Amino acid sequence: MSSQRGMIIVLEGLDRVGKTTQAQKLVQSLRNQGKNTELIRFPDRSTMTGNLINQYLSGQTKLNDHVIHLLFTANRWEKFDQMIEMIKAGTTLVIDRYSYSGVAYTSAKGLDFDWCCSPEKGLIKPDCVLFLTTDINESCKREDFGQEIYDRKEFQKSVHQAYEKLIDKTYWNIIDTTNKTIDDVHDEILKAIHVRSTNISKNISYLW
Ligand code: DGP
Repeated sequence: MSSQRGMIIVLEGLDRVGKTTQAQKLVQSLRNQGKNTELIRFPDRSTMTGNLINQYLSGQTKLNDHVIHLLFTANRWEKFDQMIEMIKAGTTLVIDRYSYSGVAYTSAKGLDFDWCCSPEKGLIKPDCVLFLTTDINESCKREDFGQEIYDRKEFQKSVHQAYEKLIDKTYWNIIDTTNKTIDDVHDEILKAIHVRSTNISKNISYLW
């Protein structure tokens, strides 16, 4: 067991904003700094709930909005025990989407905000959320946009508004990626994490 717990870093943002690229680069940089680091992506499409989520997102299966919300949440709960073990062992977790996606995407459909938050209660609270933003007109033009059911410009605008309700500056950093290179954004992320890492509590906290 490591004497210091691992840091929990979440990347959030609209579709095609560059989260996955940045999450992968971040993992590499932290590993290069000698930190034991693992990348986790939600939804994890490899599990049973993930398989259903994948069918829903690709339009093969229709599901009630409450049901799909709970499936996304269950997909996160499935990883809970493993995440606790990794953090306690000193492994830093870089997480590509988390509960904030859950609340933002479902409440953007018009479901009650507090109802959306409630099944997330008790999940691990990250030390830092990096909220990547960009000009929606640009992200909607990017490769692969339009392939899944949430890839609609008007819906993405509603999701952005819902994210704004979740911003908590005590642990969120807003990273505007507009007109910035991948490396510029990466540097900004590293700086933000460096600042946050000086202020990590010994104990794990939980949502909400
Ligand atoms: P990604 O694999 O990161 O491209 O995510 C797939 C899509 O699923 C994307 O449009 C965002 C959406 N999404 C991710 N997490 C959740 C969630 O917990 N709830 C809902 N409703 N949508 C989510």
